[in-house]
Amino acid sequence: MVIGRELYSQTILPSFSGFLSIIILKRIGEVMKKVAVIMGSDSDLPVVEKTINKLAEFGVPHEVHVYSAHRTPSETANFTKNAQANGFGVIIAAAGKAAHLAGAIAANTILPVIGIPIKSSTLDGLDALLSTVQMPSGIPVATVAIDGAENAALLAVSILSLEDSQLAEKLTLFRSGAAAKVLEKNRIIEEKFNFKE
Ligand code: AIR
Repeated sequence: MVIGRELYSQTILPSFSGFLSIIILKRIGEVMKKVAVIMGSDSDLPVVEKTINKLAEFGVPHEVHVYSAHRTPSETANFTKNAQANGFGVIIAAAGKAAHLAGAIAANTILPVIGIPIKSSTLDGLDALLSTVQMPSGIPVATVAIDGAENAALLAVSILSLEDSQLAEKLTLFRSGAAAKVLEKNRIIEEKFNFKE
């Protein structure tokens, strides 16, 4: 009996608590992963706020900064080079005009980078779209639509969901909620316009 209890306390118990602490540490690791939201100018904030709000809605930890690829290239590079070590899992970069921010960030990290082209010029954002999306082979930027701030957050959530089952559940719920809204709109339109004999 005594031998059995000793065996239990010396082998099974420690290995079980070790297993538990691995699970707990894994969960803490998942929770700690942050999203960096960088914008080229504070004039981009009205659009970028939609990204920030969506990340908050999903409970994703995030940091927001203004760094410009052209006006503050050193600060942009410094932040990016340390981003992975500082606990970030994804970087979202929003800029308008000659929008090189996302590409300049992607050049300095292997973290996934999501670019938001901002409509802040006389060219209606087409300049920013092309500057962000047309990356040379080898350094990718996942570019969302012009002013596609909400989708940038949802893509970041999707990436982080790969290692976080609770976040994945939230994203699945969000999708089914969105589908339910469309189906309800469809019901109302059908009811109003479809010919009834
Ligand atoms: N920008 C800032 N540095 C480099 C670029 N491309 C972008 C900003 C903003 C636009 O230039 O992201 O969309 C105009 O910035 P501002 O500060 O003049 O309003």
